[in-house]
Amino acid sequence: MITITAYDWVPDFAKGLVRDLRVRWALEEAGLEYRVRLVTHEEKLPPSYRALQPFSQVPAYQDDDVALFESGAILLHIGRKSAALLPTDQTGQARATAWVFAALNSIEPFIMGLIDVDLFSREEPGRRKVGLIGKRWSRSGFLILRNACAGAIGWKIVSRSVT
Ligand SMILES: N[C@@H](CCC(=O)N[C@@H](CS)C(=O)NCC(=O)O)C(=O)O
Repeated sequence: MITITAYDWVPDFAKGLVRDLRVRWALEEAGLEYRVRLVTHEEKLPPSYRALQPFSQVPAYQDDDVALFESGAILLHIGRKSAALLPTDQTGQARATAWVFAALNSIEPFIMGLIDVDLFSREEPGRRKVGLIGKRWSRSGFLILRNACAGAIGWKIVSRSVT
């Protein structure tokens, strides 16, 4: 049975944005059964949890064969279990992998910077204007991130374009 970890509580601004979402989304798209283990802040600190997720974060993933961390690696692993998510041919897989890297490496860090400005630093002197620009940007950026990082939709676009 697949088990993933998620937080038992997050503040309002984070609801629906925590990275277990993309894993749940992929599992739902793939039609795979899974359980969610909810963890508290204290429960993610000990070595037993860090053996699953070395940075004491969520999501962590376990199935009968493997324990994984890093949402992108988890998505690729789930993708290999379902042709609904990941093309079965080598070319399609390579292109889908490029999209996953793009989402995590080329898009997410910049969106996270904007989120930082928008959510956490909006009131700081000199950063209001950046915050406003960030807000405008993040409306479209969030859509890209939520679509691309969830993997499933990115993979669907890729698989459509290669078939
Ligand atoms: N690169 C990791 C990032 C994981 C991550 O940042 N998780 C956040 C939730 S979205 C977390 O657990 N933050 C709490 C912390 O770092 O203590 C992944 O994609 O899985």
